[in-house]
Amino acid sequence: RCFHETKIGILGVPFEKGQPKKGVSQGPDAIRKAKLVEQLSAIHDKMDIKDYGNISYTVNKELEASVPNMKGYAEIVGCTHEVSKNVEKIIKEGRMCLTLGGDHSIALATVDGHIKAKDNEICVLWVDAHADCNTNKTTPTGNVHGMPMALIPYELADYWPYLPGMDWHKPVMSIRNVAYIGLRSVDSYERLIIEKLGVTAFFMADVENYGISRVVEMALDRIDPDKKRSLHVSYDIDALDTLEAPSTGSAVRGGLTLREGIQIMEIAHNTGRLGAMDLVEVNPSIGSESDVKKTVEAAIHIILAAFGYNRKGYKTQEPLPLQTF
Ligand code: HAR
Ligand code: MN
Ligand code: MN
Ligand code: MN
Repeated sequence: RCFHETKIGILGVPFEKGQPKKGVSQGPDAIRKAKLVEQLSAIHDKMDIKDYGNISYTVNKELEASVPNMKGYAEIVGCTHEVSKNVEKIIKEGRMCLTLGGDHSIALATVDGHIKAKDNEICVLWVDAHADCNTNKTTPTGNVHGMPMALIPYELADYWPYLPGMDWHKPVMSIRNVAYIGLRSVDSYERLIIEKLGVTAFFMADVENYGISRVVEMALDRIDPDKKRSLHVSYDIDALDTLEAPSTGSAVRGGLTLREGIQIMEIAHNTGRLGAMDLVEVNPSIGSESDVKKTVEAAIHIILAAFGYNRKGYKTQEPLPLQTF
């Protein structure tokens, strides 16, 4: 067993305006209903889990359509500001923050809150089929869930127009402290950004070539060479293969197996530096009942691995009881 105390704060963000499909806002409650807290509590007896419930926020309607090619802008601003404040608070209360989405646009705020709580001493693993680094000028869709990684690092700040209502959001972290894992659907301007800035990116071909363990070790080595930063894992369920996670809005075949998906989080857990994790893009309105069940179960396996569930079973401190005859 794990004998250290594990303090977790769960934050639900039922937000879906960063993409066009209804239903992804039901992700947090679907994951909770599948007994997330109960299963986390069973990992060891020093699990201290606090569910902060689902976020609520207000919308300033005047912001609507104030930035071109950013659909749902006013909602995005209202929600993300609230998410950032909550994540910062949860981490400052000494808990690892588990944010349940919702679409991936919310990660611009979970990372922001983590940065504020840890004085910018963080690094980010972005586990996703997509690079999510379009700006409002390169986006083919106007969907903001395809943009959070372009809003987070300072290297891309000059490519944005002024964003009204987003003054709380300061792009202070470097893209050098970010790595992608699982990419296989990248727009051409996103590829340009990745190559121009030399972003650490492990595509599916790299997972194939090196194996997932080496990929994660290489990624962590690049984004946190001194092994001292708080680790943020932003996990888009569509990183998994469609067979493993069918109930998601932008499924792409040829993705990670659930085994690889779990292994990423076991390694992240074993760093001892996991500070925050997002699990996003589970959409219970997509697919059959069994598709939804499969997707939610996959999400839970990934989360359990992040917080210490180990497929090897648990270590015991007690010697084996002696057999006496
Ligand atoms: N790159 C496309 C866009 O910008 C689609 C990416 C969004 N899909 C996601 N994100 N699920 O990971 O619209
Ligand atoms: Mn994503
Ligand atoms: Mn994705
Ligand atoms: Mn442990």
